Amino acid sequence: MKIAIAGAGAMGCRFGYMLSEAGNEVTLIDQWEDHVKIIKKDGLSVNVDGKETKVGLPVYLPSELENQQLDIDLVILFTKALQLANMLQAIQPILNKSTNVLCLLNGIGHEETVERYVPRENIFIGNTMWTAGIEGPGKVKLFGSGNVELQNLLPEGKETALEIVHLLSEAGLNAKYSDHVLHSIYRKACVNGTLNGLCTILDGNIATIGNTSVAEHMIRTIVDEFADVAEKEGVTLDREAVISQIKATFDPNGIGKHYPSMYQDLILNNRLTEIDYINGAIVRKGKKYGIDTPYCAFLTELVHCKEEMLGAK
Ligand code: NAD
Ligand code: AOT
Repeated sequence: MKIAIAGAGAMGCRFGYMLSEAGNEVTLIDQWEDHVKIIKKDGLSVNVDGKETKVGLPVYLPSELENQQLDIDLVILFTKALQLANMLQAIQPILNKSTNVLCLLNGIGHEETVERYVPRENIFIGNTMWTAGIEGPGKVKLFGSGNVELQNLLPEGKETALEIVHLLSEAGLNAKYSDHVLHSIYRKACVNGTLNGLCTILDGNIATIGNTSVAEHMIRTIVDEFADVAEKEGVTLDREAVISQIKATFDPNGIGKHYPSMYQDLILNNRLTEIDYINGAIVRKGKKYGIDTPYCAFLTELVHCKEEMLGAK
């Protein structure tokens, strides 16, 4: 299948690399000029569980898409939430009536943005527990394992969704069809709503924060706020199961070594974060439904405070 990765940062490179290794024709699209230049010249350097490898992949800046005949079957969106609308605008030249678009960004409500640029019948939405990190231009570091859950936006898209699930699983990405993707999205949002903000503010990786004596209380309180809001949207979360899933990431020899993408954004790269699409979204929805969300509100403010202190852009 011809796949375009729209946003070839940490996660885009992980998915692009794995899908290409499985025999798909993968094209990367990214606006980071140094990154694109190095991949064009030397290929993408991938460190998988400590082993260095290199893969040659076609890569384009958005400005180069206008004259390409790429015939893309599937676009996988992997920008940060704040960048999603611009990316959807930038990839218009490679979309046609039958191009499917899969959105796996962290956070809640991205389908509303994607719908403004892509016909609803071509939209697939989900989330992923895979992780990745960029080490520098042209260089990505991968460890641990993960999964993907996804669903079609319209009922008639189910068959295509199952084909995408098969394609991702063939590439080792461990994908599953979700009958209730909003439930999957809320479950993953609880992982990010607890770990991303706390690791960013407290300056530690998942294991360091997760294994403190106060982590469990903070995590339970935040998960309760997410679950109370989710309930109003027809999603019943099994709170204990969600907390167990979060605790399973604390292993210092596994995913616990990961610094969440929010940490990578703000602390390592001085970039604005996705907090408004995660805890901030719960605060906004809480106000709408009359539910108090003090921990999400405080964490959102702390992250915005840190963004301002660091002059993040
Ligand atoms: P990233 O910042 O590493 O990558 C995003 C890439 O998109 C960047 O390289 C950027 O240059 C590019 N981009 C942005 N706007 C663009 C535009 N208009 N045109 C062209 N290129 C553009 O981000 P990431 O860490 O890969 O995260 C992507 C999404 O996946 C986020 O929603 C994140 O929360 C989620 N996620 C990340 C991880 C992780 O471990 N990094 C894990 C699970 C989910
Ligand atoms: C993560 N991390 O989603 C994924 O970094 O944004 C991120 C992210 C799966 C399990 C634990 C953390």
